[in-house]
Amino acid sequence: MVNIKDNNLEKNLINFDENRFDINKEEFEKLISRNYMYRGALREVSALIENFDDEFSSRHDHNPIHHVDSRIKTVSSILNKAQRKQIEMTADEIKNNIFDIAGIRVVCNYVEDVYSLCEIFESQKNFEIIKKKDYIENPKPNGYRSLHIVVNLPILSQSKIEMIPVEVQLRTLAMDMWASLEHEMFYKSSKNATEIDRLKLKICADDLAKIDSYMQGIYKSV
Ligand code: 0O2
Repeated sequence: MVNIKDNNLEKNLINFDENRFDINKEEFEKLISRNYMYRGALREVSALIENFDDEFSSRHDHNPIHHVDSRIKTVSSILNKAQRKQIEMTADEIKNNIFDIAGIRVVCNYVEDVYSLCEIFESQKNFEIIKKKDYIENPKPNGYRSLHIVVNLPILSQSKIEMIPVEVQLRTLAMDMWASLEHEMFYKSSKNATEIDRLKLKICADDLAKIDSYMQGIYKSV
């Protein structure tokens, strides 16, 4: 169920042009050497999600999770984000300020499943939630909806335990459909949306939110 994209920091070094970024070799290597910790953190969070799905479906009559995707951000994308946010180009500052180097997207069937899963995360004692953004309760102006949390997990490195953040995006199938298409069309593209395009996308997002709510209602009534 959990698709971990075969994407890791070392592999991303192929074709990577170090000179494009203002980071020294030592810090760059330190950043790359954390790769296995990010992968370890992704595995731990994925296991928790699978257990929750199993446990929930044994208590209720449906699986709350439709599918899960996870990925490690590419080196270029990490360094671009660090530059954009004016983060000091050291491995530690990058780890302490960029929380989505390891990211998991959990696509749920219903909005209530999103919040149940979030509660499970909040009740865990073995890691802490260091950030929460509820774009379902407060959608972005373009219509983007999702619940984002960042969990900070202790991961064992050679000699010590390091806290590694993982961003978990929780959303419904409908929210995922909108975000995937919008991401491809505009979010990370150089194309500019016209005012009309923006309005149409916002209408689609709001209509999908209504559909989510109707579907949840139908599910409950049966
Ligand atoms: P990618 O390519 O998906 O990895 P901040 O709180 O500002 O420090 P951040 O992480 O910039 O941190 O902001 P936020 O709002 O938590 O958004 C993080 C991720 O949410 C983005 O990652 C996207 O995956 C997704 N996202 C946020 N806004 C939108 C949107 O308007 N449209 C779509 N399609 N996705 C969105 P990245 O790294 O920006 O991109």
